[in-house]
Amino acid sequence: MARTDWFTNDRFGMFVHWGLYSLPAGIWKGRRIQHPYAEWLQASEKIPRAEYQQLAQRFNPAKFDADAWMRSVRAAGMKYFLITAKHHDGFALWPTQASAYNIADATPFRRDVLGELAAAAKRHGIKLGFYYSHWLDWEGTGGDICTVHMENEEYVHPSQQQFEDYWQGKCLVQIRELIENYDPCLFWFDSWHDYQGKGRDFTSAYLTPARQDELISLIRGLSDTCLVNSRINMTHPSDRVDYISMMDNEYPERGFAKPWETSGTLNDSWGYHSLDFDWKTTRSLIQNLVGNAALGGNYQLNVGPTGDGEFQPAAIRRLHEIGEWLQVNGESIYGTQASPVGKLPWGRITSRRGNHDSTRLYLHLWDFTPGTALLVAGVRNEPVQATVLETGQSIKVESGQQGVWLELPKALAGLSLPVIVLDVKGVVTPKIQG
Ligand code: FHN
Repeated sequence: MARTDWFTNDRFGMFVHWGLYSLPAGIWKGRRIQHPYAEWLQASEKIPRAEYQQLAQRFNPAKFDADAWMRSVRAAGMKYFLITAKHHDGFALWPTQASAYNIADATPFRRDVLGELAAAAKRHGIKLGFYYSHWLDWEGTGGDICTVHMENEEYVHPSQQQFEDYWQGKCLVQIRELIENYDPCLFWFDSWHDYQGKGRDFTSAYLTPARQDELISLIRGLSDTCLVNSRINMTHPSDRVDYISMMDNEYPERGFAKPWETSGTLNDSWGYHSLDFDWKTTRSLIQNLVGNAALGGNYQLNVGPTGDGEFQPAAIRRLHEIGEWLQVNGESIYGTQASPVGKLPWGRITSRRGNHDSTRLYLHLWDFTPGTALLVAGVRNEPVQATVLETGQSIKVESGQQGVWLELPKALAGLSLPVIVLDVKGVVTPKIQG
């Protein structure tokens, strides 16, 4: 069994960005912040560290309920959950020994949010993982201190000694704590290689191959099961990483040999942004999930809870709608493999090997006309049967020269993103490349 088996099987997880920035929620001193991501507040508005850190005194999310969050994860049909244990601002959501800048020591809330989430995740059968900003840390203990102005970038970087002090004294200590205290299923490290395309590579100056190895070795020494993503070092990811993370909201044209995922937002910001109304449709979110599964990849959909600890109604509705779709169509996602024939003009395909020398293809119909014939081009295996996954209605199938033909029933018009289960004889090997 591979360490990543559960990951490729589960396909769908929740990402949560939550921290001090969730209180101002994209507005600072009465004005919308310049950066589209609410969690970039401190850098975007060039807020002096001491002033930003005062937000901790107001962080008291009375409505935070770890069980309610896990119920939402389950309602959405998600199987794992990852949260910003520490984002770029350097603030920790657990009582860390490495710095007093944490939820227990610096806020009136004083509770161990990660501990409560870990316990709730266990109760609800959800796996728990952590986002950890290992490269950027704006607390001021020597992480890569970077301020970005949208038109006029300014960068302030620590000396190598300052970074090393941060690395040994905060980053590595906290990673150890997170594993020893909460036994995460994965880490999602965050870096990117070429700052805003200006050809300057600030990642590798600090995230050297030696440091990358040191961090991975620490994790491997403490846990046999914890996964590590490729954004630990976007410039030179080590062969030792377990899965590939795409850039934000990036949906590739092809799959990869390693397990991989896209993390995507519900609107534009990751952290809660009260002026971000750019919500994606449920249909497009399901298509992101299916599109990645059809290329053998995962989808991690982000929620930005409010400073009070609640999910926004617009998020809840979308999560429920995705979950309802998965309730009837989940068989076409969980534990499936990539499409054997790539993308087709009418939709996407996921696949599963049958028991007796047969293959099951899940045809995800996105763009089709009920009452007409549909060609599954490139599948030359003999068809056995086809049914609509949601309703059980059987569909006439026959093989032709270019592939398998199906007669789409008129009743498909009443379904949303319907899936047809097509069983064919023999093996149709999934393609890793799209
Ligand atoms: O800067 C972060 C951003 O705030 C957010 O955490 C995303 C999630 O993928 N990662 C970085 C930008 O790519």
